[in-house]
Amino acid sequence: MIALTSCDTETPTPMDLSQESLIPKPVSVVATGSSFELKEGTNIYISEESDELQRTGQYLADQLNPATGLSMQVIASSEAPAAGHIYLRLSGSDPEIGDEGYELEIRENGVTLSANQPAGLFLGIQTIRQLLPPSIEQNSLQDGSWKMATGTIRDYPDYAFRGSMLDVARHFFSVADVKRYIDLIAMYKMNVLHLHLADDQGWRIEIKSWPNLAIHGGSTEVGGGEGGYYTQEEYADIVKYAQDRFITIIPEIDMPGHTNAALASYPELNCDGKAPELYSGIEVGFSTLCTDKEVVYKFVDDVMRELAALTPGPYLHVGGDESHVTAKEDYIPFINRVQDIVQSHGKLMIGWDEVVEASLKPNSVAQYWAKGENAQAAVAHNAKVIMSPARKAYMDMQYDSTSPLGLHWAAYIEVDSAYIWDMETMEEGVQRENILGIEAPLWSETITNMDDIEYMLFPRLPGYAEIGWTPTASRDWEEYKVRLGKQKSRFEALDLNYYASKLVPWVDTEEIVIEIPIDKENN
Ligand code: TNX
Repeated sequence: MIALTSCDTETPTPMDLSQESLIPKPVSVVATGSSFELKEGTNIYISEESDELQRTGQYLADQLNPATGLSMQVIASSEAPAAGHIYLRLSGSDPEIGDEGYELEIRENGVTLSANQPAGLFLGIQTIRQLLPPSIEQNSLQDGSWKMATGTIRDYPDYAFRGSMLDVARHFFSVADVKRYIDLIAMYKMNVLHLHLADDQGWRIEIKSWPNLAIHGGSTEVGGGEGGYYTQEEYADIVKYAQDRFITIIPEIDMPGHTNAALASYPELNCDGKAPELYSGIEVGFSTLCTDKEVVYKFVDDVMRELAALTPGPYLHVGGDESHVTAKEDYIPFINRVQDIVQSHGKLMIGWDEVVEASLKPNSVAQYWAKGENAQAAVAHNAKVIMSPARKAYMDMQYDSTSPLGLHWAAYIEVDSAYIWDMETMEEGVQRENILGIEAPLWSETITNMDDIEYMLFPRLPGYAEIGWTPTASRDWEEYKVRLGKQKSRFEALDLNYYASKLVPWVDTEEIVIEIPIDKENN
């Protein structure tokens, strides 16, 4: 952003809202050519005194105060505030924008963000962040004038489900890492985080009724490191952190395959009654729970009950993928029974697309990753589909053959390829009304720390967020890549270890302030 400022501080700087590079691209933007500036004395007003609004207002203050050095306060007021403030207003919005839509009006004398629900305000706050100079993302005091272009943005998502998955089983990631992951997806208006909590290499959530799952099953990871697990208290803290950001956590316990960590922890889950060794390689498809044993269903019931109690969201994910050593005649009744168990705990079941072999209930969900015919079968069951096609949406795929991290069994996924597809035309017969939304998974066989996570997410993740938010007809790679290139300074302010793909025209957008001395005589 180039802002021309004059020494005359009374005159607002001309700025053009329609030139701002927002991701995801909003539904409508009308520019009015001037600017609003955050200044000493700017506060954040909220229209109601509820806890949720208070928290959301405080979230905005916490985003803006460190870099600006301002000390914006959150003040409840049913009346619009005087000039110079930001007003977060619940109600007063067009019902057509739904629960996640927002209307943002930026005037020279103030900002009003309106929404029908707190979630809409939270999402509108992400837009406010992107309208301010990139250095707003720094955690310490920055030089700069904190101006936003004036005008009106009216915006709402195309899809209600916009998510990402993090595999904490192959490599374990700390609570702090998961919170950063949540913050990064929230910035692009995603609203779901799926946590892959158990696989062959590790069990990552404390289950009080089966304690050895975490203690023994969580004690290693790919490569033989020490692994780890979340206590239920830590997990609840993650869920709350996500909830405060209007993000739903979907916990996954993968079964009947991908279960070596559980099998190693409790011999009775194995058909031969013997616990295997812990596993730290990256093969898939060699493990299975013993589906004939009643104790296995007791185990599933206990795990699902404890997980359901930790889950405010509607879904529990039961995996179901790549159960290559479970006979089909065992797999189908197993998934059917697990589906009933999930529902008995008041939740809906999600499974990877293979679960369509079972008798999926219409309110269960299939996550399409591999087989088009499975997505079509889900539609035939009247079940909804989450779109995660591996060849497009797997963030663990290498960008190209030179990428230092990642796998490439599904594809190399450069930034353009990640963006250029749409959910409605991906699979014949899987249409808009069958699709819940998008999820971009990050499997962690080759991913060991936050730097690695960031490298695989950025810059692909903003594109997945836009696929979920912005209607296909408004999306175009040539136009998008320019907006993406302008995220560079923001990525840097966030200290993101991003992949600087050659396909993206990266530009520095940190504010260039040109002071124009005003010659009083010539004025
Ligand atoms: C396939 S996707 C898997 C995972 C691996 C991933 C690696 C899916 C349902 N199963 O177990 O981690 O490939 O890309």
